[in-house]
Amino acid sequence: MSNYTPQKSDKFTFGLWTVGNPGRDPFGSEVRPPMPPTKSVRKLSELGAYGVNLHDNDLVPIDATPAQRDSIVKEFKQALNESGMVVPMATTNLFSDPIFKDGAFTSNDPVVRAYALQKTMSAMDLGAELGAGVYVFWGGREGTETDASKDARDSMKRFRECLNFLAEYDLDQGYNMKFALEPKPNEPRGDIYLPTVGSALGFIATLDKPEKFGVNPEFAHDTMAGLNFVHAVAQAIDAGKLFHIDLNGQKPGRYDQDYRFGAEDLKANFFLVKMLEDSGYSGMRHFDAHAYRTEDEEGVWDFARGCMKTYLILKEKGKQWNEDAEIQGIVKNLSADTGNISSLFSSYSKENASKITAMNVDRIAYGKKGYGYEKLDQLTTELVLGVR
Ligand code: GCO
Ligand code: MN
Ligand code: MN
Repeated sequence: MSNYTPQKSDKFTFGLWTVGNPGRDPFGSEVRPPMPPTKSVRKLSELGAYGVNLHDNDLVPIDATPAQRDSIVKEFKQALNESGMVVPMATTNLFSDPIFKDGAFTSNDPVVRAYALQKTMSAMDLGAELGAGVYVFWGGREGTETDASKDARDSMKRFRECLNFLAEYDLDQGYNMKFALEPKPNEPRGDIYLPTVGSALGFIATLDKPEKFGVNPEFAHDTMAGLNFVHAVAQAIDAGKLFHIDLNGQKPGRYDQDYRFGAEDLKANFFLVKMLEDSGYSGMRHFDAHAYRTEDEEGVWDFARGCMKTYLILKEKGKQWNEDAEIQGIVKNLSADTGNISSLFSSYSKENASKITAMNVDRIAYGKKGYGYEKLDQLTTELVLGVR
């Protein structure tokens, strides 16, 4: 059995904002001191992470002069080099500053939209300078509390215009980054546009360069809305659009908790990790989460270790499930096709349509059949719980 020690090849990444989260919430102030980015980089590397991700302002304060920016970036690059860490993904903070309180790319005000573009282009420059291959767009403030404020159709048009513009900027600069849209149903806005993976995928199809865009789904975001995250990820993989993923823990129907990966719904996380691994997903395993507010710095590192270790345990469990003779026997049987029936509808022909029409299906017998999913799920539960 493995000792579950993370390796660089596991591609585990953390946002600077995750281990650096000071524990502020709407009801209370910071409980942990600021974590210098260079310290996060060094410690995460020591724990086995592959890289760190950042928003522009996680590293460079919004009001830094060009000279200050350059010296901060230089020191950060040195920490990356010394610790063998990379920055695979970068993004822009288009949500904290009050200018974005009514949206960035979907603001009614063209000046705000222009500023959002200006800020994003400079954050893309920073991301490219640090070697990021993926650029995430999380539209935290792109939404409304009241639909009297703007017509959602205009918002789609504005969002599209800005993303098309940025795709051209990327190509013009020769960055060739992949753009990943991150859907979320609400928080901080009352309702956020593009609330689900499916809506993001539908929107991508309307862009000028859809091939440049994919998604960055997050466990917490679908779970908050009571949706099945594994199904959302499956749809993204099926569409060839899983460019990145945000892993964390969340109870349904709550505010965005961003718990340690695996802290909630172990079985859903088991199927998630199994799907990522079985699909050959080669992107980052990014943790967008933070330590409980009860924790000090030691707790933050316990949190980071826990995210990676649980992923590795679930990865091993997935392998075990795929190799378990009893489980596989049941699974194989479920879709058995001894009469090669599926060939009748794998492509349309008049002949196939007539054959299907002529089929004599014993509807009553099929309705009486038991599928054995109680047994299969119990075997899975036992396997996940480690008694199998
Ligand atoms: C959230 C989001 C963010 C984004 C991050 C990178 O709910 O706050 O998940 O953490 O992932 O801004 O785009
Ligand atoms: Mn989130
Ligand atoms: Mn996220």
